[in-house]
Amino acid sequence: ICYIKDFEFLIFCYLMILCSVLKFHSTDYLHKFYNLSSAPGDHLKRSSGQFTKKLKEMQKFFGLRVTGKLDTETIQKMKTPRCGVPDVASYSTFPGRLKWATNDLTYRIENYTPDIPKADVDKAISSAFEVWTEVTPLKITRIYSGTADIMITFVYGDHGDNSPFDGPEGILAHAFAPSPGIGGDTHFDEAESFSTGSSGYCLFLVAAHEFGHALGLSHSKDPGALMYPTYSYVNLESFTLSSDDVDGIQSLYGNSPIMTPPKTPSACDTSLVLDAATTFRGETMFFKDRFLWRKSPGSIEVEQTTIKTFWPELPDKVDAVYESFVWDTVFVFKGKRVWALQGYDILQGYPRTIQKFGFPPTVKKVDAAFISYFEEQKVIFFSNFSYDETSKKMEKGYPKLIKANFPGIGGRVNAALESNGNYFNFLF
Ligand code: TQI
Ligand code: ZN
Ligand code: ZN
Repeated sequence: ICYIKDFEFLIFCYLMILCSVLKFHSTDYLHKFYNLSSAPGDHLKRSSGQFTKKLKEMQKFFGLRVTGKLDTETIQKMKTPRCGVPDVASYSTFPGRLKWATNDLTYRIENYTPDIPKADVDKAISSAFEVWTEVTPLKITRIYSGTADIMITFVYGDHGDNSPFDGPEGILAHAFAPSPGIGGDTHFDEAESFSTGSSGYCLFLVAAHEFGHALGLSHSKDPGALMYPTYSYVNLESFTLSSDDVDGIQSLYGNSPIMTPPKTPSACDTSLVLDAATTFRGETMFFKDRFLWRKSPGSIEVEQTTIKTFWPELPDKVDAVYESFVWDTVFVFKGKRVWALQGYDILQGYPRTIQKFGFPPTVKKVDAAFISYFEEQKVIFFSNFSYDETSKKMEKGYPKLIKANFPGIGGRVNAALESNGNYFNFLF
């Protein structure tokens, strides 16, 4: 009997140790990748609410059963080798992850606001839907009669859905989360003054935000996100959905079948394709999606952060970046727009179009850019154009084929960087 009791005790001890070890590792994991705050000595504490919350967050992220318990599936996931970039998302969905069961949706504009011309309302609404359909497999078509999934109205005060509007300011609009019937319906408070620009409230921005709700997104914690719950006007020319919004909507509907963007974050991925690279006041910076890596000259450490941390107004997934030593300015390109940065500031008058910057209208975007080391004050653009910094003009003889200047490089260039001390140009 004594022998059996000892044996039982041993098994008991073994199990206790196993549990502690697992708990230790999982706390560490959640601390690293999910911002779990832990005081020293917390490691062995059994069921702190924080721990359960973060565990649930992780289970949700990986699509595991959300139990809040350290089950085998979860432990397995934690043991899997992974990249060092945290997984915390700022977006959120409605409880129960409400979403539309089909990717084919309809909308109908039932009435108009007198604030702006009808055609502009149509345009604002269709552009606001496009923001979301561009990055998902969703197809949202307009109908002119009958009941659409998303019914759009401009109404005053009490309008029969138990959520009366409050007159000017305050609530601007609301939308119902995906579901049959009233689900998806979007109401605008007619007491507001809507506009197509910066005065009053920009109908396009408010609609784009509401349609985020109508498609299943709740509010985001990311101040740069469209789904962040405060209104801030952005120049429509430079409006882009933040990566957080994109991640949010794609977590519900998947990504666009046409444009499949590379998955973020992939800092540990050997097939990582950079968007852009530049020097920046002596440091070197690499850009990819919403991420930014900085390297100081003397150090081999590379610091990872996001573009929005430094420049909240900059878009993610930039095309090209270069540093102008003449102007002590860094130029950032995305699509047809260019931004000028001095330290943390974006210069007045930017973003401006690349045409204003000096490109012919035939150029739709720039792939990469760097300062030529051999011809000072010359910038080499891929999409390949050479441009004189002092006269701000395109040089004679350009555009040239990439091969003509850089034999050995075929096809497209994604990012370019020149390293002053070393006479190197890095092309990515
Ligand atoms: N209307 C709120 C909104 O859409 C309604 C609301 C409050 C809500 N809490 C919610 C909707 C939680 C879903 C989930 O956010 S609002 C903005 C922004 C509003 C606010 O009128 O306050 C915009 C409407 F983001 F600017 F604050 C549109 Cl863009
Ligand atoms: Zn309503
Ligand atoms: Zn909202």
